Amino acid sequence: MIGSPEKLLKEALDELQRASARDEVLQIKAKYLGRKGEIASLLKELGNLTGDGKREFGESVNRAKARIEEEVEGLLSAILDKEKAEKLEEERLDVTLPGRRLQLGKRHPVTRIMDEVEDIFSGLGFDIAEGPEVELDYYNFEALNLPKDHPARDMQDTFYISEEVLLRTHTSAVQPRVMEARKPPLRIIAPGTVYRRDSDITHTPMFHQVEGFMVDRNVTFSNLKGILTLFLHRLFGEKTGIRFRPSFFPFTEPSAEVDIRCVICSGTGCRVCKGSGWLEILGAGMIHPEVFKSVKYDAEEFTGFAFGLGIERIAMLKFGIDDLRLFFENDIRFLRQF
Ligand code: FA5
Repeated sequence: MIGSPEKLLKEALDELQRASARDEVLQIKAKYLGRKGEIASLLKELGNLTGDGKREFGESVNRAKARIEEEVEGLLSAILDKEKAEKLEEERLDVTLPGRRLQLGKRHPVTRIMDEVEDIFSGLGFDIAEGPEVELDYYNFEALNLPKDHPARDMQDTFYISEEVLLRTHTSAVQPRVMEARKPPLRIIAPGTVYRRDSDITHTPMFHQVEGFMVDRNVTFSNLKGILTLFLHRLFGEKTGIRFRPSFFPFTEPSAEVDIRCVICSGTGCRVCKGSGWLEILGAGMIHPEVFKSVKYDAEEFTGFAFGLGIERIAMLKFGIDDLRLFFENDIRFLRQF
């Protein structure tokens, strides 16, 4: 029995009419037009025919095939158009919606204090200098009258890269670097990051200092007191309590530490000032003749003072923050307040 192309065409068109999804159409296409599909098996039957019958049968199979192809292509392209239209509708932009607000960044409180300190000292005629954070033991300690076996090295335990190279423990390391390169008179501040093996509510392993020093003929301790008092009054206001306390640093003689009235408790005593009512913010003193010797300055001709302040301590006092570690946690809720 020879199959009928007309009947096959009718069946195919019926199936296509019921199909709505692309997969269904493709399945029907494979069923009729595929290499092993219905049309292919009809064509195989050509071999059993001869003469006019063969020609007519061949023509009608080809007509059926062309018609199915046309229908399939038409359907597929209609489905594609529909999908495109649906996608466009789905992704429609409402250009009348209000835009998203851009979040404005703020300067970190440590940067703000750093800038403020730099502004005050620039106004007093100080230049800004910088030194490396990965520093030689020589500049961090030895040139500052802290030889290898000096017990005061314990106060600034640090992170060593090698026997001779370390993360600097204070910005005082910039002093001998600048003095080696320049001759007095000098009025310098050196802001920067420093590192120590420290961690509690008023100490972090990484923090910031600003070093300051002045070297000239006839620089005295009263110059040091005058400049620091003026600076602290500018920073904290004229009424802020300040006290100078005798202290010890191997690179200054005499030495002092400067405290400020604790602003967290107004001096009544709290966990930040450890009950004392005062918070230490800087170390200072007259530059030791041994330091001048290591940079080949004549200690008979020149004198100088130096000081080093802790920026986070100042930020704590200015903004009333009771835990120094908050500065480095990068909690956006904390930072937004400044
Ligand atoms: C020094 O670092 C000396 N180089 C300062 C100095 C310079 C003295 C020039 C004389 C002449 P000190 O270790 O005390 O000193 O530190 C100075 C300040 O840094 C302190 O007053 C304190 O405010 C701050 N500081 C010290 N350790 C930490 C720490 N771990 N975290 C945060 N701040 C600190």
